[in-house]
Amino acid sequence: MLISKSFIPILKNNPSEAKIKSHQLMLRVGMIKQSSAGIYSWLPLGFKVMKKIEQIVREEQNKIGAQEILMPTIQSSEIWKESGRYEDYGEEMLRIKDRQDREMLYGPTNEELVTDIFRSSIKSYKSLPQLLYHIQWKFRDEIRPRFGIMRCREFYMKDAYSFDVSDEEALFSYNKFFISYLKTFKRLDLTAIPMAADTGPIGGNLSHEFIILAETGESKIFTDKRIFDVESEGTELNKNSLNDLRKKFEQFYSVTDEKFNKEEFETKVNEKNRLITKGIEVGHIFYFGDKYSKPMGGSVDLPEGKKDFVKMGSYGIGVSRLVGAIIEAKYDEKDEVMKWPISVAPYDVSIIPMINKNDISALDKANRINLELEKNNIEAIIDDTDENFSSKIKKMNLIGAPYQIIIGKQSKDDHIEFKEVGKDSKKIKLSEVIKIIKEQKAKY
Ligand code: 5CA
Repeated sequence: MLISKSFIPILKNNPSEAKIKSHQLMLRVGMIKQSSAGIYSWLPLGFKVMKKIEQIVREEQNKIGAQEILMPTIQSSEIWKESGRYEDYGEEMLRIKDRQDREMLYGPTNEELVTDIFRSSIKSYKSLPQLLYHIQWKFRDEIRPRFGIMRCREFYMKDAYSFDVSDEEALFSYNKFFISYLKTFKRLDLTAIPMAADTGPIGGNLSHEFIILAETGESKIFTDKRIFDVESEGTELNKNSLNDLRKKFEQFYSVTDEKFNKEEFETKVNEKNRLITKGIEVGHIFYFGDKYSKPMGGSVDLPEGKKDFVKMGSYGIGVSRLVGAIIEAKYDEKDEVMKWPISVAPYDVSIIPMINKNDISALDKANRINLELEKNNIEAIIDDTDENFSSKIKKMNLIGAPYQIIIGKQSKDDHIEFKEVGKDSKKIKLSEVIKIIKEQKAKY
């Protein structure tokens, strides 16, 4: 992609309305544009990153046997009246009337709708477990939307739902999502810590939030530092192995604000291991048994002619929030350098030719390199403008491709100047550049 033809509206300075670095960078490089309070359009750069995150989330859901569906954004109030949440949900729910005066709503979450889908088709325990997920826009009329796409009103969420025959089987499903979340965040090069959490309007009594440490986060957390060393590698997808994994995490006190108990914290965690800090909630999982299946009549036939309400859990990942969370974790705002993890970078590499009006040989070389990269599925952005070198570097540092190729006036031989952002540059052959980038891409 040539930068002159791209839709990347970069601002010279940080926008004053943005209070945290993810919001600043997203506006600065034109990843998003606010359309009204808490509602954003996603421009090419932001959309590319979000789509890549979405694909990783999808792949990890598929790996645990979850099946993708797509439910609508607009729902009927009827099913919410059945579950009893139509009134309970309060003012965060955007209520709409259609031309027949029917009460509709823009879905803030989908427990009711998915239970309705389930009950209309699944009748026997033999079809269980069922794990269904979709990736869809949600709307919550947040009282104070802020920090850009971190706490907005319309946001993109992956929400999954599990249906099981018993509590024991349901916990197996819960644990499958638990491990799939750890794997998902790892592929995004993030360390997300599972913490015992409150269930709020979703309900139930077992719940974990997945939190990324960040000073700008909205969740206050109390944790035992040793939880950062828990290893999940090698965990198999069977009941015992998954149970053991959760126990390994749960042996360390680690909770969000609502679950905090000072006495428990101080007795369970040795002073030197105590960590009180803030974080960003990027995922949240819940187990709530028959909270929805019972009032909505979601039951299955059991052996020996019995019947029971199906046991359910729900599992959310804030796909759009993750774009901001990655920036919070990876952006150096002092030097104004962003380095996207290669798995979600909008471009793998930026090519920065030094062009002067009378000599476009550097641009020719950039185009030739780009063709070679394309053949190897490496996506580059080329700065084909005639701006000076330092402003080109500044711009590319903000866009955040993790690698840079610099083509100077003198670069005549087949060695090119190659740089991983944040490290020193070296002169190597294009074939080596391709090898390095391909190896990195394969890792995630
Ligand atoms: N039905 C359950 C699980 S599918 C549910 O809705 N859970 S949730 O309320 O915790 O939301 C799931 C994830 O969506 C959160 O962990 C968070 O990452 C993201 N999220 C929630 N509210 C917002 C918001 N206002 N703006 C951006 N992302 C949000």
